[in-house]
Amino acid sequence: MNRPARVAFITGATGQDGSYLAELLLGKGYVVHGLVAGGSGPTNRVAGVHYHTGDLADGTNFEALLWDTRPAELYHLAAQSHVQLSFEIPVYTADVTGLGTLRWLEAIRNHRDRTGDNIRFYQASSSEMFGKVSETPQTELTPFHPRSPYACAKVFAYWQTINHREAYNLFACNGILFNHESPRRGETFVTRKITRAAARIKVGLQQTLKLGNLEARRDWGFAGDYVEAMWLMLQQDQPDDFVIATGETHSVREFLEATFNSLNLDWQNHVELDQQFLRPSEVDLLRGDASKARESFGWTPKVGFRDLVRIMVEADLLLARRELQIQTLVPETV
Ligand code: F7E
Repeated sequence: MNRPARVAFITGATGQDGSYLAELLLGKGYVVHGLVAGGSGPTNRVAGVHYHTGDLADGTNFEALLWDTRPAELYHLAAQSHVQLSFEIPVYTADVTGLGTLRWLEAIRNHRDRTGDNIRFYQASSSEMFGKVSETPQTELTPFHPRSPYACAKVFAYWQTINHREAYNLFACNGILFNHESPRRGETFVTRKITRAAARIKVGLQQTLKLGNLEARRDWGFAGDYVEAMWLMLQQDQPDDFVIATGETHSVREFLEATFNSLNLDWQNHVELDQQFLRPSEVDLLRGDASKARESFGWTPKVGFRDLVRIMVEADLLLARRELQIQTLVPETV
């Protein structure tokens, strides 16, 4: 007799990570449910996922969703995740990114009291929590010094996750993920902003790219590798917290150079510095040490910096060529 399929629930299911994770879990035979915000468009929808509507700032239907879908694992990836935007809407960010996590943890706790189901919970914690770093590389033991409303909200959610583990014995884990990118990355994050613009410049669709701080350094990995670590965390015997990173750091300037060089372009002819992209307080340097994840469940990243740039440039070049074709077929006067 066939065993019933495991059920997973993903919040932020149409985001970059949500879509890669959904594909991974469907491939493993899971039934996958996804939460999307009411206004979300069809971007990154994955065939086979059952989508539901919900709002992290509300949460009143979370228990009903758990009751209806009965997941064994819940991956909480949804957030207001843009760091610079969080300076403009700090209260909304605290509500959605911070309290939103607590709303899910409480829904899971109440659901367990009602049904006995022990849903395993993954919290999308962030390297932004390290902020003004006190040591490099950063590990699970490095103190936090958040530098944005977004990072403050993530620190709150991180501790709330641990508190639910300690106080109520929930199987709740923090994945402290360093920056992770892909062709599905939102276009306002710096890597995608750069690869998208460079590809459009290459085909003649734009001339300039406006950026902020080029000296910031990040530990950039590939999102497809990182969702595997999320799943592995929830398969362990004990809940715990893990850094997920490549261990390498590169500046925005290096990402820029690698991207433009790969297209035989000189970035200095196209990039303008624009004050509007500078942040009131910046995170200068991130580099993670993922030894604990490697030793605990054998996770290592497969895609390195150069391959990441190549994958993103290739995808954005296809997109730019398609855009050009459409512009040629549909003259502006129509
Ligand atoms: O900025 C600099 C900017 O917005 C990276 C989120 O997924 O990863 C992400 O946060 C760096 C910063 O990512 C522009 O000042 C320069 O130093 O791509 P980003 P982020 O802030 O590191 C972490 C792990 C998360 O958890 C977050 O949710 O690039 N930078 N010029 C710029 N950044 C942007 N966005 N746009 C620029 O024009």
